[in-house]
Amino acid sequence: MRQLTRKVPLASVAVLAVTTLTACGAAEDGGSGGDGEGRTIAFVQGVAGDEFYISMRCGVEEAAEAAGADVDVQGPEKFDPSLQKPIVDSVVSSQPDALLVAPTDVSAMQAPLEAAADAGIEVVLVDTTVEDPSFAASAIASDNVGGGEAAFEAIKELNPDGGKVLVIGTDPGVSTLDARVEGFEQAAGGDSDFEYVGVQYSRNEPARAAQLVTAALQKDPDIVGIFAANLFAAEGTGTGVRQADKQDDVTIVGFDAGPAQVEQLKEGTVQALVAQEPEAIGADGVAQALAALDGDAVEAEIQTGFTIITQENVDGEAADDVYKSSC
Ligand code: T6T
Repeated sequence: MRQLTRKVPLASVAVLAVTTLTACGAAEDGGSGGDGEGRTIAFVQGVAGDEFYISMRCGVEEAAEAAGADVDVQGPEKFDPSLQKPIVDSVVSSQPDALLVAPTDVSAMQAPLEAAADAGIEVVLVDTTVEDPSFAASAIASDNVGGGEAAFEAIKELNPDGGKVLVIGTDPGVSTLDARVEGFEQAAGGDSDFEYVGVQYSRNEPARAAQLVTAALQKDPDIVGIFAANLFAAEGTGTGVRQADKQDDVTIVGFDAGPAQVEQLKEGTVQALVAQEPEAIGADGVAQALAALDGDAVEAEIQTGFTIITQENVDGEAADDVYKSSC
């Protein structure tokens, strides 16, 4: 059985993350950067029904309402550029003043978003980005590389003797996931006690993530830790580890903190969650869009922080970091 005491040192990772990384965040008050009266803002999510983007929507709507701007929110049924592109195209033809968007692929969404900027729409990238974001007024995202590094540190604290570690991602070409994997890989690769067995792609489907995990545990039964790099990967990883009856042997650290991930944390399937600040990202996005529309100074890049949630702080100081299912 995993010992409770093995979890305690994670508090130090949490404190580190909160104190050093949230300092990078901006617009913590959720305020807007300009007078939005009569402005129209479109927000295109990476995928509908994902509590990360639902929480971002809450931040967007609250900031827009405070500024007097109108918001239209849409998202594809899957995190898939072939489904997101038609939504962006139709938003562009409706000519909003600004477009907040989380592109689902670094290359496939490049041209559609450039077309939006060419049509005179102020584009603000929220969460994810594209290969060349120079057309955008601003790009706002978590410290994803740092989050990947922190995930490795959390696994290491619970497995001080080292061992094999695996990453479950979604798809290559998603900027945020690629950055998290990079951060984890760098940290794991620099520690001779650990053997990084690679990243596997779940296509953002929990069932596929579960299958990948059970297969990986059959091949490498001595895996000690899995970094599940987003909300759906974490959900599936928890299921896969339970199906393999390995929940007492494998540490899971998941990115994101939706209600289902928090349940897995509380029941002990998952040991730590890296919670982003989606509402702040959304509020910052509105502030930057309105500033651009007013001709005020904008910040080309804003990096928001994250908090490590464990069983120790989930009902205390980290309770407000759990994502929302509705606004
Ligand atoms: O992790 C978030 C987001 O940051 C990422 O770009 C895609 O996945 C999520 O929406 C979680 O499902």
